[in-house]
Amino acid sequence: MLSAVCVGETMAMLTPVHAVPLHLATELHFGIGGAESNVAMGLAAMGLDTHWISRVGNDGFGTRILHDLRDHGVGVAGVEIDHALPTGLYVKVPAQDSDPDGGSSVLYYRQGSAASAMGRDTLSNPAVSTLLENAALIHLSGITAALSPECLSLLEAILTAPRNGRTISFDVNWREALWAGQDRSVLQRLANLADVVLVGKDEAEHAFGTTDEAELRRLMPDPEVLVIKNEAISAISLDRSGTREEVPALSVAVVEPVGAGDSFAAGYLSGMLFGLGQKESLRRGHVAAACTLTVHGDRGPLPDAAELAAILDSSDAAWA
Ligand code: KDG
Repeated sequence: MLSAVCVGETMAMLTPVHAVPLHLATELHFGIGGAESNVAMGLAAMGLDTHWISRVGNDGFGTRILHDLRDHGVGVAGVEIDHALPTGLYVKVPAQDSDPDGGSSVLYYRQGSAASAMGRDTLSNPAVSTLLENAALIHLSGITAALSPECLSLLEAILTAPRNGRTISFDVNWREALWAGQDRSVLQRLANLADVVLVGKDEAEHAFGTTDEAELRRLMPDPEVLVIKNEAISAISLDRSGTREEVPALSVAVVEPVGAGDSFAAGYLSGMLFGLGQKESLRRGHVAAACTLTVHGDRGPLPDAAELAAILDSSDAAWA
């Protein structure tokens, strides 16, 4: 079976149970969140042999993360337990009814986390190197690049190692709070080392200073495919031979957007791994994203491969 490996940090996530400002909250829901592990769980749901490479602290948060990933069918043999540093944590404060223009906000407590100490040395762990060598797809994201110089060097080492037939996808995943005072031009460099790059138009403005399709392709000429997500409107793929495909997004009642980009990535990348064309893969991305847009939390109940195929077959006319 084809195997996919996602690399990145997952944190414990706390969020007020009731839609109140954080300082008025009396109960916090405890979950987990991490862009790359969200993608891993999505790929596993779609029937791929999927693994997650990371580092967590020797604490209850780390244990919970490992349990949740295993429960979702993701292999964790490539996760190291750090006995000195803690698991990262973030607090997600949902948008307030009283402030309809304000989106949800995020507070990170991840500086000095176990995962932020990953680096090139992580690759000398035999479990990690074996997973990477055997992977058909390695999925990375720009979040990791912002965590620490060591994490950046880990991404560089993976992206510059001989490919031997593997595909590397890179989701830009712009996170404003992580890039303050840092050199964001590394994102363009990393993207140009990947085979498939995913970026939202809103993210592209921050990361690359433009949302223009042609300009983005000019800035990122090297990836085989550049996928540009135009929020609720469509997703566009531009391949190196100059072929452009655009597929409209599904129109859904959005409950919360967090994690929808990760579900899109899982849907799109699963299509690619199953050998489907760009249009079909983009459609799979939209269906998976819709499952997450319509629920609270980072992941909707994603359809398995058969359900996804059935939805896409039955709605063929709607996509035409
Ligand atoms: O894409 C969802 C992620 O933003 C969330 O799970 C937390 O990984 C996270 C991050 O760094 O923001």
